Amino acid sequence: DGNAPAESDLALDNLVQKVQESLSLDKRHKFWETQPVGQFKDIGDSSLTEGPIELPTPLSEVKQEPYNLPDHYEWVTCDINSEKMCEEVYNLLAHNYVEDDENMFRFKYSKEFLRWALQPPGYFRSWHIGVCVKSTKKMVAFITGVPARIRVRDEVVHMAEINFLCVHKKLRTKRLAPVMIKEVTRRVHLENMWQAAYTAGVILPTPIATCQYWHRSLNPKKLIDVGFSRLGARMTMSRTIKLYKLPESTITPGFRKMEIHDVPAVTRLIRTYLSGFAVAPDFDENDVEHWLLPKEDVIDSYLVESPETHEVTDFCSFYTLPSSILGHPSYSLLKAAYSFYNVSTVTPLLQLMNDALIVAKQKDYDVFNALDVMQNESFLRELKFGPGDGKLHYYLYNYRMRHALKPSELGLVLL
Ligand code: MYA
Repeated sequence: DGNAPAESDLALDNLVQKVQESLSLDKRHKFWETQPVGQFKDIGDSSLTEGPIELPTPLSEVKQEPYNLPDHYEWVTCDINSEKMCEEVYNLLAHNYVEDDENMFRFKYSKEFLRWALQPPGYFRSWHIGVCVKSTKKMVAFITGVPARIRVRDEVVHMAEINFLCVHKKLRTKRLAPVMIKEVTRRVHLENMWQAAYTAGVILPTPIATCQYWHRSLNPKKLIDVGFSRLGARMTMSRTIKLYKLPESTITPGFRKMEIHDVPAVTRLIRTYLSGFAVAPDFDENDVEHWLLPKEDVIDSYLVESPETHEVTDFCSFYTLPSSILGHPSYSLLKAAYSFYNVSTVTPLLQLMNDALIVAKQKDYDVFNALDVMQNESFLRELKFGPGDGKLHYYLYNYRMRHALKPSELGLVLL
């Protein structure tokens, strides 16, 4: 029937229109509508091509002065190496950064983690931006960028990765966030970069992918006590503890911590692996040394060195991001490991990740988290991860994607 496709196209068009109407009626984005990002009204418009939305402007035309802030506030460029400044940022985030929907947990990035996250090769201090009260110098808002080469399909694009946008709880909904975003954009432009990548738990125009967190209990008793998870139906505490029990030591022969001399081999392994995804970082040896070489309580990386050939065949990594447990009588900190980049060529990914769980358990983490990106779906259920409730949306600034990607097409993990 030659008419059938046309009819279903019509039905789809109708649906798209309905979705757009409902979005534009009760969800106007006064700020985001003015920005070079994929707009909701353009979803499904096949005349729009993939790539930059706006062309770069000459650097001389980039605004030279910072955007205006409300009275009594001023911009500060942070020196994250200064103990005092780092402490200030740490405290702002520890009290005001991301919480879960029920306000039971709040991310608690450590100072060492922040120093690592903000100082990759070629970082710009001018992209570490605070807003302070003029009189007291108390920091009330923050946003950061770090440079990254991100490959989108065949194109390697020099981008900023934007993270740690935070406005003090007492200054919320006063439209300070758009000013922070415009100021970081200006400073990125001054370095002649015109694209950015970021993730958020909220829906904005327009995600390039929507991912889900999965959680693997390592310390189920504590997770249940603090309300992170619940006893399953027809489960007792002792059956639950047994369900999540892991071996005392790792299983794969040749599984060991990554060392500095492994950087070239790991770079080769990871570059080959990431070339298979639509969007992924373009890591060189310097990036691998920075992002993947183990740093205590920040980043853990393990690899499999073949006992026969001494070849590095497999790799796994996770970063450390604890959360404050809000208002609990006996526990105040949830120790969480987050899956970062994993590559398997010889050891099955399932077995590799099981070893990652075993080391995380040895190191006393309460939970191991992973997104459904890359090939993670292939091990999540089997290794007893359970789906989380929040979603994580991925975005590009000034780069249009024709279609949303599946999580499995994403080779990018942001902190
Ligand atoms: S994601 C983590 C974000 N942080 C938190 O969730 C911590 C707790 N929350 C807060 O601190 C505040 O609620 C924040 C908003 C600061 C989030 N990303 O000032 P407002 C839009 C982008 O009145 P507040 C991360 O760090 C919102 O839709 N936009 O609101 C990545 C509205 O615009 P519109 C967001 O609640 C950040 C406007 O802000 C976000 O007081 C990537 C309202 O402003 C969000 N997470 O403050 C940033 N949340 O009316 C973009 C709200 O249009 C980078 N909004 O809907 C873009 C690339 C820049 C570089 C480009 C280089 C070329």
